[in-house]
Amino acid sequence: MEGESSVKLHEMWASTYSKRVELALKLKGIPYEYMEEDFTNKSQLLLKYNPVHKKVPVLVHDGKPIAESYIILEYIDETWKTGPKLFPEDPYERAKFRFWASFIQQQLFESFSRVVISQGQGEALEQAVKDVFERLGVFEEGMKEYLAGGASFTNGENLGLLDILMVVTFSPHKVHEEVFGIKTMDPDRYPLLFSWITALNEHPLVKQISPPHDKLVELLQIYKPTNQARGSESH
Ligand SMILES: N[C@@H](CCC(=O)N[C@@H](CS)C(=O)NCC(=O)O)C(=O)O
Repeated sequence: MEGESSVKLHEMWASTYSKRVELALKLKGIPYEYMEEDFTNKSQLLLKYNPVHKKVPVLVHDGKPIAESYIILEYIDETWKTGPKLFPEDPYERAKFRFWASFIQQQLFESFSRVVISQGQGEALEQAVKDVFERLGVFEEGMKEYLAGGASFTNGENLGLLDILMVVTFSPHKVHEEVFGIKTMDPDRYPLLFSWITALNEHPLVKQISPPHDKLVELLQIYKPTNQARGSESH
């Protein structure tokens, strides 16, 4: 089935949600057609395929559209049985895995997004930065325990969903430091997370999907805090 199916991905080069899907497709070795979207002039196809949210990513498999990145990731894992599994097979392992996937999405990604959109607005920025660092501490401890329990990822070969979420959230941590003055992947505070992301950033497929540093810095200038010092002071 894989050989003949048509797979198209509507995305945007800097979209972290799109990068989740792009990395999953590459990890599974699924060929796909890249459909770049311009948010100022969305294609008729995107509006037709995702009339509810009108957002990327949208995966179109043999003409059938699927929207929402997490749902697409599940669809990919269930549809293509070849290549590494993104989710563990065992129901209990899967449940624990989903717990941390949800933590990355709902706690880490959410608080980091608040740093970005607060645009240096005093209290909102300070609270968001505080939340990011607190939650990174919780995540560091959680991962120590999770890995001690025998879970394996971060080995640079069989990347799974947690790696994907980690990549899209933190692989541009040097860009975040440059633009927002917030050092998320601090080796002294979060040694496990730092070594994990450093290993992930060396993975050839991660390199392929990562937006160029300078281009991303330029794009994010619109979100740059007016008082950048605040972000750096707070950690
Ligand atoms: N919950 C969605 C979020 C998707 C999303 O926010 N996509 C952004 C790009 S990262 C988008 O399409 N923005 C265009 C717009 O809002 O007009 C998912 O997981 O796929």
